Order: sequence, then C-alpha cells, then structure tokens
Amino acid sequence: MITLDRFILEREQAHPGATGELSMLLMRFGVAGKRIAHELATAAFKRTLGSAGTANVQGEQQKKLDVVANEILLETFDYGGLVVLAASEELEAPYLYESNERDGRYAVLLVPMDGSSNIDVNGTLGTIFSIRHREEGGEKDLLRAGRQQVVAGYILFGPSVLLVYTDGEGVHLFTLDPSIGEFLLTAEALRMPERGRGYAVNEGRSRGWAPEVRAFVEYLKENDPSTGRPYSTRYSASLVADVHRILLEGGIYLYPADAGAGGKPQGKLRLLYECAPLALVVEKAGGAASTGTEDVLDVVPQSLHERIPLAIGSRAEVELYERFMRGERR
Ligand code: FDP
Repeated sequence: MITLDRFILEREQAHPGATGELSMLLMRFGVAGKRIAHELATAAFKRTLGSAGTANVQGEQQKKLDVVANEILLETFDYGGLVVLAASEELEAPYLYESNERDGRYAVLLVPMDGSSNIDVNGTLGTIFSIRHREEGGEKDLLRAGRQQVVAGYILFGPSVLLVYTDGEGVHLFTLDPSIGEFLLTAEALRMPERGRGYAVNEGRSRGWAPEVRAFVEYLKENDPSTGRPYSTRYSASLVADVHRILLEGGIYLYPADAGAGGKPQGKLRLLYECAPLALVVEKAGGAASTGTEDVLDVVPQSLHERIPLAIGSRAEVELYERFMRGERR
C-alpha cells in the first residue's frame, strides 16, 4: 500500500539535495482535497449548495462551494512558510501570505471548484492546481509560460476522490480510501492512448465557432469505421472530469473561441490556472494541448485571468485539430 505521502517522500529521497519543501506542499494538496471532498459530501445538510449571491472578478456567479473551497485552499498554505502567493479563479489579485513574504519559495495557482454548474446536481467536480517557483514575489512571477510549472495536477471529486499530479517526471494517480482517509497510489507513470474514440465540447455553442472548428467536429461525426469514426460525444461540463476521461481513454476536449451571443471570443478557459496545469499533466502522459495554433505550454500570459481557446487530449486528435485550424484539412 503506497500512500501519497510515502510516494512523495520516496521520490524526494531519490533527489539528493531536495529540501523537502515541495514534498510538504504537495502533501498539503492531499489534505485540502480531503477537506473539500468532505464539504461536498455534506453540503446538502450544511445548506452550502446553491449560489453565494456574489460574482467573481470575471463576472461569473459564485456558488457557495466555490467560496468554501477557495477558503480551504488559502488556509492550507497559510502556515509553514512555503507559499508567498496564491492566485485563484475566485480572486481578482493573488493573495499574499505576508508572513511568508521573505522566505516562501513557491507560488500556487488554483481553480478551487472546477465545473461549478455540477455542484447542485451531484455531478463530478474538480480542483486544479499548479505550483511555480517564486521569483520576485509579485504577480509578475506568475506571468510566465506553462513550461515553468514545477508541479501541476488536479483532484477529482466523483464516485471516488482522485488526486493526479505530475512533477515533470511521469503522471501519477491516487485514489482516496475513505476507510483510512489516505490517498493510495493506483497508477504510476500513466501513459494516455495515442488516439481515442470520444470528443468533449459544448456543441450548443457551435454557431459561434470558426468554420475550421465546426469542420473538425463534423469530421469526427462522419461515418468511416476505418478511421474510428464516428466519435462519441462525452461532455460533463467539468473540464477536469472530461480531461480525466481523455487521459484514460484518449480523445479530445475542445473549448474554442466563441463569437456567438454570450460567448467568449478569446475562449472561455483561463490560461494560467485551468489550461496550463492540465496541459502539463496531459503532455507528460504523452498527449498534447494547443490553442489551435500554438502549444499551450508555450503561451506567455499578459494578464492573470487571460483566456485562451483550448484543444487538449490525445496527440493524434490534437494534431489533426491543428491541421484543420491551419486550413490543411477541411
Ligand atoms: P464552470 O464554469 O462551470 O466552472 O470554466 C470552467 C468550466 O466550468 C469548465 O469546467 C467546463 O468544461 C466549462 O467551464 C463549461 O462551460 P459551458 O457551460 O460553456 O459548457
């Protein structure tokens, strides 16, 4: 039985000179994951389902559990001197841990509760996280390409609670055993399929997409058993849940630029705390993530809450999507 803590500590021992700080930080995500899972499981009794009646910096309605999960995560790094800054989907500016300002060596980026529309219907949800090195200690430290992430991962709250992370060397999956309250290693050095049979996209928004995107999705739906088509639609309205399925089964998740009514012409998903962490996980498992024209991990952000179009999944489908976007395929 390999617990998350044991796995992390054994990997640390394989790196002479490691300070152990990163290990402690990663283990804290395990603790936060258990606390958030508990909040989700008991929300109906505590009356924490539903809207908080507030909006985040991006004008999105906050659910009570968005706020609760954000508070749990901020509190998680409030001691131990490790983290200087925490940027979150729910906060306009990064939270500064003043007591760690001098010595803290890390910054974290967070989506406390991804897929919030699933909260009130008992659907799958997730927390996305990314750890970066502290540079100067301010917001500018975060405005760097995704390749500079030290660790990225997510916690998935579904029928069981999973924690998936990469430190750049392999992607590892842990499952929470509720009887002992520990995350146990259930897959080490995961490799994702080269191609899949499914795609995830909110097709109700297709009128707002570029013709190249529509052509790609139409292509996936054509009948051609020799190329594995038609693909099946698998969309849960939680980015983490859809990407997790694709990590295990292959395929592609899309959230393209959307010029339709009420759509997001730059794409909906945020580069720094949604796209880049999942891109690192998927790339380290053998997949790819692209804006359609550029590798997500190479995009240098101009601002904290910047949005980009996202295509993420198996290498075969993401490369095909890029060919459609370049007009090489129709
Ligand atoms: P949500 O806003 O409900 O937290 O930006 C996050 C996200 O969910 C993704 O998890 C999800 O894939 C997507 O947005 C859903 O957007 P649509 O409702 O437009 O499909």
